[in-house]
Amino acid sequence: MSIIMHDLAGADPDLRFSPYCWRIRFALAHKGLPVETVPWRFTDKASIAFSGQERVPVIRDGARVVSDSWAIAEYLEETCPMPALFGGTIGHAHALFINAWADSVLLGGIARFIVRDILDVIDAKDQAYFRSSREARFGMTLEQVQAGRDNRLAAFRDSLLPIRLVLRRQPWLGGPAPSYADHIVAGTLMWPRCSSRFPLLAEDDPVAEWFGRMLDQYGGLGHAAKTP
Ligand SMILES: N[C@@H](CCC(=O)N[C@@H](CS)C(=O)NCC(=O)O)C(=O)O
Repeated sequence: MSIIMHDLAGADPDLRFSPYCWRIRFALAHKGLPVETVPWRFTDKASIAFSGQERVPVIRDGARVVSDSWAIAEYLEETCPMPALFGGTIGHAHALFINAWADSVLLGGIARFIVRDILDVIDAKDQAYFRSSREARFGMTLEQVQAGRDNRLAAFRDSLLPIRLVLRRQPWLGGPAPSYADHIVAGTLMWPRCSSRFPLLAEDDPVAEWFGRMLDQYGGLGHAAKTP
């Protein structure tokens, strides 16, 4: 029986752009586990009330319900150890750092380039909630958050240097093969790819080259994802 995953969707139910849900889509594909995704909108809080919280991803695996992408990755590793996502205790600890970096620095950095664009792809019923919750978070309008993005692009691209330094020495963040570290960063980059047309990565950036290889993985899962 397939795992069921509640997955953030846009007005177009096929447009899936959640960075956290993408981490899990990649992780499930890595394990070879089939998944059935259920499109979810920001204001569909009632439909995931069974999980005891209000955010996606949420997975249902038979009787088991797990929310939060990190907790889901741990659950998948525990219930289906091979092929590994973490590669043992130390790999697990290092992936936790990548997760924290992606959630704070990377996501926070990307948000300033695409948060207004997201408004154009989400369902009409989500728009007022998305605008008011994000404007409260940033303390300014979505338009102000995104303003001047072309002038800030070089600094954002520079901030990806740590990934570039690792990729100079090995093909994947996980070393010789992708691991959950790759899923975290690639999942996070699926967010701008699937919600905005803004060219966040330079085409000749080794990070873009690695991301392209990640899109090819798992039968081209990332490449197949709808973009705006
Ligand atoms: N720490 C959670 C964060 C999940 C999260 O914030 N998901 C977003 C979608 S990308 C969400 O459900 N947002 C609902 C809202 O903003 O009300 C995880 O890693 O899964």
